[in-house]
Amino acid sequence: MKKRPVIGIAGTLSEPPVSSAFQDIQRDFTNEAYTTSLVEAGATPILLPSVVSEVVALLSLCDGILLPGGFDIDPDLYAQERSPLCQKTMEDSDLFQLELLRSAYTKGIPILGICKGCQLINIHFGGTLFQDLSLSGEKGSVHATKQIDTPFFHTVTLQKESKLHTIFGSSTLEVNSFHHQGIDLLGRGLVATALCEDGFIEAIEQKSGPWCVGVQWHPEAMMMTSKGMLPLFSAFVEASKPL
Ligand SMILES: [Mn+2]
Repeated sequence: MKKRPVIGIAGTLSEPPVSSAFQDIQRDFTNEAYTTSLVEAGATPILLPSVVSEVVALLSLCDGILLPGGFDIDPDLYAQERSPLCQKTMEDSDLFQLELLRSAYTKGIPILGICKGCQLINIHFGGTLFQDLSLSGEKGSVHATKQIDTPFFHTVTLQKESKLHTIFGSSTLEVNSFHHQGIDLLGRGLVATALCEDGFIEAIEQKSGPWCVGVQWHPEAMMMTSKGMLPLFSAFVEASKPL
């Protein structure tokens, strides 16, 4: 039997819950939406702890890399002064995930970035973010809701001849939206392959190198109630199959 591709999910560092006896020890976590989405798509997921010195060894275990959603990215990493609208950041997580991305891209390992992961791909290639969408000077800057029980959805238009267009076989897609930041200037070699009608970039693809796609929405959360996003995970897992 052929081995299932192993997908490394970058861990996210976070403070422990208040119930923990070890309040000064951070945790490295992922969530079940990422792991079950990958399993359904035919992969074996593993959680990669945020140990920057072990990136090369961790990558040697992986056929593909998933960069998940998370806290805001430290604006230092895209050479901007921190805006008061920038929220909580965890620089150690950012540095680990950027090193993982750099190393994976260099080795030709497929990469799927989700929400923050999409923004990290943009920053890695020299792009920038709006630290809050309201700073874009455009209307329609609301891409999140505080009511967790009523997720916010909007339509995106997929660019023809993009990977996403091929994957979904459609030029529009209904996606959820949980982000207060977004891509401003695109990084080198990246193409905006999904746009919201207000003009914000909702997905990017790298033209050269390994399969490298970032989506601003949360396909793994959508997978908890429908299979509509399975083609995206399946395409990523297929691209990650060892030759
Ligand atoms: Mn959105």
